Amino acid sequence: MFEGLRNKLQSIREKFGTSIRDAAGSDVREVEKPVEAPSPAPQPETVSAPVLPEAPKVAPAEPERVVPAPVKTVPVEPKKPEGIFSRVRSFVIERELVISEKDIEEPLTDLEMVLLENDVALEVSDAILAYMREDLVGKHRKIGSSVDDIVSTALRGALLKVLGDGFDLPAYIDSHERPVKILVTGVNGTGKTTSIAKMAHYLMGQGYSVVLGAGDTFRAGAIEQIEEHGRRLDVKVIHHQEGSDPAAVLFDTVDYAKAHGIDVVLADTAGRFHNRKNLMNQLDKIRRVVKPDLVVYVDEAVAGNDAVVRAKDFNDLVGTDAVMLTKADMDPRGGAAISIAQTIGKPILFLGTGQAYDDIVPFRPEAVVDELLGVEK
Ligand SMILES: Nc1nc2c(ncn2[C@@H]2O[C@H](COP(=O)(O)OP(=O)(O)O)[C@@H](O)[C@H]2O)c(=O)[nH]1
Ligand SMILES: [Mg+2]
Repeated sequence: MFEGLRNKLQSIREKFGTSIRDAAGSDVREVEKPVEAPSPAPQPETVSAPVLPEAPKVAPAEPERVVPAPVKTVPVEPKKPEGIFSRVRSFVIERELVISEKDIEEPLTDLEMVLLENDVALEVSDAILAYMREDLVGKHRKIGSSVDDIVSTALRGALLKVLGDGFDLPAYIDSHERPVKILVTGVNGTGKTTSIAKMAHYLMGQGYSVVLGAGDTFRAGAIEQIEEHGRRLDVKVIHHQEGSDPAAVLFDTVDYAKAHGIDVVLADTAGRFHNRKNLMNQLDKIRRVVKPDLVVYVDEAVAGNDAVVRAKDFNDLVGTDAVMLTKADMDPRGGAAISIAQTIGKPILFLGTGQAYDDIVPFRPEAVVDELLGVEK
């Protein structure tokens, strides 16, 4: 998932690192960090950088340029227990540093290009850049700070801010009257029905009972498709016949849930194009009749910016409470996943990550950022 963007972000981080090292001039020291330290081996970078007695206090008026430090030849690198554990190079600041806007102008521009090329919406890319600036520029960096950490902390923070909080569905269900009614909407073929089946599977795994409403009465074969999911998952599906009124089917579904003490109603709908007036009217009617607790807009991550634009239109026209982004497994760019929450101001609920029932991941911003930054779990 998002491997194209992840690789690009890796090289952008290196560019930021190079720029910050250039800004620090000779006040940066390369160290090798052991990746895995099996024994209590001495770690070179914790040989606490002796406070330079000769370091002049930098005048606060002009903090960002530091007088080149007298080269300090601390005999570092007392290593290496040959081949026992691998080491990564890292750069550590040896004198207090303040990064200026100019120092990171270039990598910021490169970051903007990468974000836009990977379908991140312009306003979201702008926000990420603003957060990066805010975090990086003008702050005093302590002696011993790692350049990598400075960069990845800034990028992580910026991404987390635009990704929002996610949405904890079990907590939502627990705090609402049952049945909780979830209406699933969106464009045809994006994965609504599959996502309903996955959500049912996920929710049953969490101990909730579920009923499905076959509200797509429009597309040929739609009722059979959801019934088949119901059979496989051993979940009740309420349906009428093709061409019938979806509001009536979903009304019956809610009725069934009430009569049987079911926790969650998952209501399917037909995915006709969002700007068609009759779809809007139909959704309005469904809303009036069913009074859904949550309207979940489904779209596919692979649609990139189109998905963001559609989600926004949909939210403006009929309202949305949360988003499920499908086909994240086929999306190397990640632009929609990064942009949607900030653009429409609604959280992402789940990512769909394949065609199997298990391929559903509650959207946890931290985990998505780990994925984007290539953090091993
Ligand atoms: N790779 C992948 N395929 C998916 C995912 N979600 C749905 N699909 C596929 O997308 C196609 C359309 O799904 P469907 O649920 O019928 O879409 P609907 O028309 O919106 O109800 C099917 O072939 C699904 O298997 C996903 O997360 N990843
Ligand atoms: Mg469908």
